[in-house]
Amino acid sequence: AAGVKGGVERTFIAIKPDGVQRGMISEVIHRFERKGYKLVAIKAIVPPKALAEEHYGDLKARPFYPGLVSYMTSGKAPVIAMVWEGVDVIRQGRRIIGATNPLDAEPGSIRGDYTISVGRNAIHGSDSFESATIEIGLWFKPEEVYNWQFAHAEWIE
Ligand code: 3AN
Repeated sequence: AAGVKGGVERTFIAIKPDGVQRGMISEVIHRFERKGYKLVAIKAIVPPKALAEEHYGDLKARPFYPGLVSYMTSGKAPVIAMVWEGVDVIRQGRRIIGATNPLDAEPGSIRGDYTISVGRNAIHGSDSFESATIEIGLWFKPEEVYNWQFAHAEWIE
C-alpha cells in the first residue's frame, strides 16, 4: 500500500515549541531510545516561515494553517528536529506519539499522556514513507544525518 515500506526506515520527529516549552525534550527522546530506535540527526531550529509552510503544505486550505505556521515560527521556543532510524520506525513512531486529536490519543502515548489540545499537541511524526522522505530532506542537509550502528544491533534487529 502507498506509504508502507517496512524494515529499517527513517522518520522525521519534531518536538514543537509547545513541547519544548513544557520540558518534554528528554521525555520524547527517552521514549524513542528505550524502544530501540537510533537517533541519527538532531538540531534545535526556529524554522523560517517558508520551511514551516512547506512542512505543513498539505494543510494550506485548513482554517488553522496560518496559526499553525505562526506558532511553529514564533521563536518562543525552537523546534527540536530529529531523524530516528530503525525497523518500522515510521508506524511505530506514530504509535509512540499517539493520535492527532488528544481525545483519541491512547494513554501511554506521548499525546495521550501530555496533551489536551489538537492545536498544541507537542510533537510531529511523519505519517508515511513518502512524507518521511520529504520531511527529512526539508529539515536536514544530507551531511547532518549520520550513519552509525549500534554495537548491540543483533539484539534489536
Ligand atoms: P499529525 O500531526 O498527527 O500528523 P495533521 O498532519 O493532521 O496531524 O496535523 C498537523 C498539525 O496541525 C497538528 N499536529 C496540529 O498541530 C495541527 N492541527 C491539526 N488539526 C487541527 C485542528 N483541528 N485545529 C488546530 N490545529 C490542528
